[in-house]
Amino acid sequence: MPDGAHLNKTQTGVTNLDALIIGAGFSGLYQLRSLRDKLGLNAKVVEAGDGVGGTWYWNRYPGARCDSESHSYSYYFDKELLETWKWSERYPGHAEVVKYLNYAADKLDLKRDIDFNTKVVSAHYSQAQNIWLVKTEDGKEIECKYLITAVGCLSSTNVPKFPGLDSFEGDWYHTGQWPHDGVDFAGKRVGQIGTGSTGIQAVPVIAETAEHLTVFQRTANYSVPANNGPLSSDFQKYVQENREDIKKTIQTTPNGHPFVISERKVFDVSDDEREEIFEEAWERGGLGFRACFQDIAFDKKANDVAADFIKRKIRSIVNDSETAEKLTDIDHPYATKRPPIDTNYFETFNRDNVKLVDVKAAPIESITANGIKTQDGEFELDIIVFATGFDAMTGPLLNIDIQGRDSVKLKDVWEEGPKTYLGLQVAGFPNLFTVTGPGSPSVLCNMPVAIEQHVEWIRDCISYLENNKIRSIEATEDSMEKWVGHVNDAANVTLMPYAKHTWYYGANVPGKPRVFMPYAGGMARYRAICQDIADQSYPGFQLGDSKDGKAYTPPKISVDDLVEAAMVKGPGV
Ligand code: N01
Repeated sequence: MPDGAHLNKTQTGVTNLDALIIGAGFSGLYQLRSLRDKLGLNAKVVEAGDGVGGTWYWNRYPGARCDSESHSYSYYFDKELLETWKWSERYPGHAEVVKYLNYAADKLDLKRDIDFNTKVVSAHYSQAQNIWLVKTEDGKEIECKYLITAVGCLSSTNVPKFPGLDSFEGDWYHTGQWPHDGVDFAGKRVGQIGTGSTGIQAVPVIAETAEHLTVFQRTANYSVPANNGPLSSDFQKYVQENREDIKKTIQTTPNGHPFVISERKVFDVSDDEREEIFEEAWERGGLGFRACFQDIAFDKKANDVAADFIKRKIRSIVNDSETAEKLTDIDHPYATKRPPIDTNYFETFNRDNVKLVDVKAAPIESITANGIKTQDGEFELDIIVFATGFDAMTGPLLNIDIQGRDSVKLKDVWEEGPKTYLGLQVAGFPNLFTVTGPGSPSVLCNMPVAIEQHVEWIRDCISYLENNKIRSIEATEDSMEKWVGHVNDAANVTLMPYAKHTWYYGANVPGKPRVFMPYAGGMARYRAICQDIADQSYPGFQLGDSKDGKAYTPPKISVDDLVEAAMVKGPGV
């Protein structure tokens, strides 16, 4: 197919669409399905990569694997898709997720409306025409009424600006932009910077083939065994027979996972019982460890007990006491950074070819021609792996020059941190929808669950606009300010503020405003709020064109009332 052949061009060379979706990951694919096939709109997707997958297209680093259990990491909107796909492992590896998304895209006949290798560089709103003019790196121009960003939360890679990187004579890679034909570590001295969820997955796999691996750790991290493995036929049968129950669970729990958070509190049980409960949760493995007591995320004393259990486990695994000390010198409560799960992470430090270096005690000074220089000396390396995370949530959006009403730039509106209403819209940017944007549960939730809810809300909202011949929808300043306040309040009732140095606060990128970005009020509560807003004809939004005097103002309702009405849906995070 020649470049650009998917897009319907006018004689001026500009493509006209009802809706343009940026990104062909989980969200973009379903958004295309819902707007093109359910609403009958002329909708297309543009995607920077040459295939579907989004995050999973780029993150092919050794050990890349989903932390959500496979039976919950699926589209639930299509019965046939659900019934015809079988996951092979408890946690799917990146290759299987990419295969799944290709399967879904083919089955739903989506690829004919996706332009691959097409990177959006700008999107400007024209008030006079009520359209978005989108330009791509290769010079295409697309006009659309609705613009939907499905760019992912963790797609803008963060390579720290260490002096001297250009001088490094070996090879270096960021895990989020991993070469598709892999990297051969055999016989190489490898250095890995970063011990977040990604780094913890990569270390054991790199160590298997590298001649030597040096892990540069700035912040020690908790991790719980994933206990991954092939799915038994009994489990596959259980999933096939209980789809509706599983769907109900993932759509009603605060974090979209297929387990229920216990109502039991840490100090409700005796020391022996608690130890047994933790032990069982450790053996079962996975993110469910966090769910074995209700108050781990909210009560520091309860959290300390869980943290102590994990630290004892780490010490029991790691043979060298000095290494164990560095690995357990953790400066934040458990799960206030995104809790990783692993396969043999701590065990890997017992290998002869693996060394842990504490770069909090002796920071990295520079990258040299031969390796990494810390305050303690130089480490000679052939390959450096940056598992250093992302300019999360805002980065993928601010990488595009987005300008709304009166040429106001998104980067100026977000100068002091992201502001949205529900994570879905920004005041001053009519008809722009941000799937899993900042201010929505997104990264605190099992992503496909958060994505399906956003995609369907956007679909229904656009349907409402089209059916009622309303030109545009836009969050009001007032509702946006109130929602930002509520997002802060929701984080502040959890223990998250104990870890202000996390990417949830934007703290991993120097100069980024420190604002808690995702919504910690819980997916179920959030879903109820969004549903109420749609049911009540979109309070908090301006519908119509506020500057042509024909504005339609929806009923007034305060964000506080909406939140209060949804509070019954249980605790957050
Ligand atoms: O990134 P991170 P990640 N000098 O930002 C270190 C999702 N995910 O890619 O903690 C030295 O968490 C940094 O140190 P510190 C998941 O949501 C999902 O690991 O800032 N070190 C940290 O150790 C996750 O949360 C899956 O002190 C530096 C590491 O690099 C998110 O992606 C799998 C440094 C970065 O950790 C991001 O995880 C994997 C510097 N200058 C990831 N800068 C699934 O399974 C950074 N670091 C779905």
